[in-house]
This record gives sequence, structure tokens and C-alpha cells, in this order.
Amino acid sequence: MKARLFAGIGMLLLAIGTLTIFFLTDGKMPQNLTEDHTAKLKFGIPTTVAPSPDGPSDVDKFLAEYNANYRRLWTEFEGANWNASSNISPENTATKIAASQAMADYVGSHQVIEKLRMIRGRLDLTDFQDRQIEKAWQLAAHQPGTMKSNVDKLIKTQASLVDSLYTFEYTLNLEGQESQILTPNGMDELLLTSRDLSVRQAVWETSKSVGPKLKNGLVETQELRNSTAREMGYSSFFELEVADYDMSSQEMIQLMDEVIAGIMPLYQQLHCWVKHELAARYEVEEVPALIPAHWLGNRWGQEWPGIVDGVDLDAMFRDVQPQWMIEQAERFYTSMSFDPLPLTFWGRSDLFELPAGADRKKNTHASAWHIDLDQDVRSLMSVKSNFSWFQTTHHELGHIYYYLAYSREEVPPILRSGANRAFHEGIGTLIELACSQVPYMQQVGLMSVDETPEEIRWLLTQALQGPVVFLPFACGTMTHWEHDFYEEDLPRHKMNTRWWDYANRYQGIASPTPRGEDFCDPATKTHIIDDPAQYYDYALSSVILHQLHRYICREILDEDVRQANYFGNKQVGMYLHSILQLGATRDWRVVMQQATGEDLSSEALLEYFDPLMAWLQEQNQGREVGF
Ligand code: X8Z
Ligand code: ZN
Repeated sequence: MKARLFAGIGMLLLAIGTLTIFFLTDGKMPQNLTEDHTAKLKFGIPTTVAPSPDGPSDVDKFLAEYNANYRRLWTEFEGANWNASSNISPENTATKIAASQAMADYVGSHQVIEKLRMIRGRLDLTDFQDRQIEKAWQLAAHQPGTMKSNVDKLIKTQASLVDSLYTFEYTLNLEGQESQILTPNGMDELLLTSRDLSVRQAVWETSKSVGPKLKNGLVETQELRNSTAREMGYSSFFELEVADYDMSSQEMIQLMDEVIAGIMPLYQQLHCWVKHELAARYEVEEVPALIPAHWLGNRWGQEWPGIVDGVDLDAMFRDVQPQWMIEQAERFYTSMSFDPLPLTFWGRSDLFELPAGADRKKNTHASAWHIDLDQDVRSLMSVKSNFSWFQTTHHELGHIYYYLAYSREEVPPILRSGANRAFHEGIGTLIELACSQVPYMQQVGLMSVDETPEEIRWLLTQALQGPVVFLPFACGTMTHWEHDFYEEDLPRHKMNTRWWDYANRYQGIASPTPRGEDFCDPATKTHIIDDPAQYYDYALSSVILHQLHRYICREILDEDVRQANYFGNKQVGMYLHSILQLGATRDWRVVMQQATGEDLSSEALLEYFDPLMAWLQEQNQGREVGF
């Protein structure tokens, strides 16, 4: 896959004798990871330019002022955004819009853009300066002052779309029963447990009922986002978002296709096995070529829980409170020597599902927030005691610990982000993988030793609820659709058809009945509305995390990748911290090389699921595999 493209950098690094981080620390463990142990790591951050006898350069002066302004405006915006997301109201949305406009007015101002234009690409810049300038340029390209009316309109349209999505009432109408309002958690529960296909279809259709309401706004944002990005020289909004990876749209699509090609043989086997299992479960005689979307336990078919008989993951959490779920996630990190979360995290976060009849509505999709780009970190969730939320709590705390690790003086505010966005997603998802390992669950009493699941069933469960099922959705349906939506200015009369074409082609999933253009099924996925053109982040995070996981298992734990236990291991914590504390001060390809000795590659991920392939092939003998 991308290995070829990055091989040059990799070879260069290897040639200069770069060893991996862990060994550069001499295996010494800091007492506490907030101590400044970075000095002990040769994986340190380059300081700015060499001190000049004439004082700071013009570039440094500009960057110092820019960073201070950026941090102040970000804090105002993110605080307002938090209020608007945890308590959706016209007043809070108006305050958020004003803060967003204030931010745009500065980062996209004529003065900032002109200065960036003058210094961008100058040969005397250090890498450290260059990276800050590039980030500032990308930020300006999201909201250039030369398109102020566009930018203002986009801010308002996007805010109103998010509000519409999260204030929508999902109403389930079943024959002979009174209408019922369902929450997203409620729909997920029904899709996980109901065995009645007509109920399942009604719930699935209910979950898509918000789409038509969002279609006009989404079409409007397409035009606004594209014209704004094109003003600054990007081919589309999709390409602007991909610039975080220093790649073009075409390179990203090629990378996605390579990841899909790698996983597809295993996915097709899994798909075949699942459709036979489900046809038997629902007593459908003829096994369909494509799996009907309402047969699956997730609204988009992005994970397929509840399929393996005898593995009831939710049972482990029946007797625990939602609060325990988050505390246990924190314990996972502190056991590896990360600091306890700041007390303000507990005071300011909004972690649980609102009771029925609550006097406010909130965004129900899990998220992690870095309000002041320093210690004010928060999470917005609707935690319930089940396996899915168990994983999500670990995922969100991964973001939070990343925020805290790079919030230090050496990392300027504009570089307080992940090595790339996939790294940010990858850390928490790595800990999701780690907290789903049997030795850990047995150590903390979630699973008793005499309940040890058969290895293949456990791997099957991980494939169904992890990357094997997820990647065709993330790389295929989501990323290809968003690519076409922006890069090809996909017209409104093709939006839904294209979505289902890709769901058929990549996921092997079909809608229960034809879905014309009156529906807008992609809009029901929150990321299409409020994290647009970024879903490949999750796909790449799965690839990266398996590389990190294999490195940790081989070099630190000396354990099998499928039987690993990070809990209580401070060296693992130190290794992760050494990556997190860098923020975006290094090229992500360099970070990857230094952290694992490898370029980006799906090999570790595929190797993890190797034993499953043979088992599935045996189960599927005599069946037609593929769709
Ligand atoms: O959105 C998320 C996280 C928040 S960053 C809960 N995820 C994607 C999704 O739900 O679609 C994690 C997995 C993919
Ligand atoms: Zn995330």
C-alpha cells in the first residue's frame, strides 16, 4: 500500500540509524508521566530556529502573535460550541455562530493570508516553522476573508444542520401499536435484540427518517464548502481536508482502495458466513447475495454486533453503573502511568444519557473536547452499561489523554493536534482493542477464567465489531461517497443512488426496499454533517493502531497480539506518551517510522485476523462467496 510512497523517507530515517522510541528511553520509567521525561527521550521536539543574535526572526514574531490569537479565539469558540452541543438552544447556537465568525475573521483575514503567502515556502524556514505555517494556511483555507459572505453562510448552515439532526424526534410506528419516540440508543438496542424482521425494518426506516430534513442544507454546504476551498487553490473541500495528511484527493482514494483490497478476501468470507447465519436466524429460505441492511445490528452496517451465538458481551456490564464504565477506562490509562484526569473533567463533562422528558437536548454522538488547548478537557457522551459504550469510553479518553500530553510549552497551540487526525483516532481505538483482550477482562473481573471464550469465536466477534467489517464502510461507502460529493460536485438527484451503489459494492449491503432521491441516507451519519470529508481518519486509525499494537506486543510485552494485557504496564504508557506528547510537531510518516520502524501498512492488521480466514473458509465450503 502506501509503503511505496513513503519508502524514501523510511529508508532515509533508517539509514541515519533511527531506533524506535522505546529503546531510546533506555527502558527507564518515569515515576509520573507529567514529570518532564521528554528530556530523557531522544524523540524530543526540535526547538524553534537557532537563536539569532538579532533576536527572534520576523517569522517567529508572526507565529508567536498568531498562536496567542488562535488560542484565545479557539477557547471562546470551543466553549460556546460545547454549550451549544450539550444544551441545544437558539441562544447557544447564536453564541456559537458569533464565536465561529470571530475565529474566521482572524484566521482567514486578509492580513493573515497575505503574511502566510509571503513566508510560505521560504527556504530559510525550519521544519517547526513550516509546519505551523502550513496548519495556519489550511485553517485560513477553511474560512478565507475574501469569501466572507460564503463563510458566514456556511457557519450558519452547518450549525442549523447539526441542531436539526440532534433535535429530531425519531418516531416508530408499528402496526396496531401506539407511536413511540426512540432515542439513538433505543434504536440501537432494538436493532441488536429484535428477531422480528418487520419490527427491524420499521426501526431501520425510522433511523433514516431524519435524512430528507437534512438534504437541502447538505446540498447547500457542498457548494459553500467547495467554493471556499477552491478559493485557496484546493481542488475541492475533500482535498482541503485530506491536506492534513499532506496528500492529494487522488492519493487518499488510492490508499483507501489499497486498504479495501487487502481486507476484501477476509470480508467476503465473513459476509458469506454472516448472511447464512442471519438467514437461518430470521428463517429466510433463500440466502440473498447482499445482506439487507435491517438484518444487521447497526444503522449503517458499520459493525455487526450480536451475531455470534454464545458470546453476549453486554452481559459483562449488566451489574455495573455507567459511571463505573468511565472510571474503569480512566483506570486503564492510569494503570499505564498516565495521570488521573483533571478534576475539572469530571465537573464539566456531560457523560450520561438524558432522562426522558429532560428540559434540554444534546448531541448524542460521543466526542472529546479540548476547550482551552490546555487542561480544560471534557467529554460529551450518553454512556450506558454495555460493551459498545465500554469501548467508546476508552476511545474518548484516548483523545483526552492525547490532548493532555501535547499541552505543554514546547508545542505551540496551532500544533496541538495529532500527528495526523488518524493518530488521534488511533490511540483510543488501540485502547479499545487492548480493553477487549481476554487476559485483561479476566484480570479486572469482567470475565471469569472458566468463561474463557474459544479463541476463534472471540476473534470472530472482534472482526464483526472491529476493522474487518468497518473498513469497507469507512474506506468504501463513506470515503468514496464524500469524495464524489465534493470532488465531483455530485448533484442532488444522484446522492442517495450513489450511496447505495457504494454500500452494495463495498459492504455487500442492500436497503430493504428501493431508496430514491427523496431520501437522503448519507445525511443520517453524523460525520457527513459535522465532520465532513474526514471519515478515512477512522479507517487509517485501524491500520495504524494495529502497527502500534504489534510493536507493543513484540517489543514491550513479549505477548501474543491476541492475548495481550497492557493493564498496569508502565512501559506501554511511556511508549504511548512519547508519541502523544509530540502533537503535530513532526511529519506523521516520521512518527510512524520512529514509533514502529515501519511505514504505513495493513500487514499487522491482516496478520491479527489470520487464524480467522482458515476457519471461515471451512465454514463456507460449498457456499458462493462474494457479492
Ligand atoms: O465517531 C466515532 C467516535 C468519536 S470520534 C465515537 N467513531 C466513528 C463512528 O462512530 O462512526 C468511532 C468509530 C467510528
Ligand atoms: Zn474519536
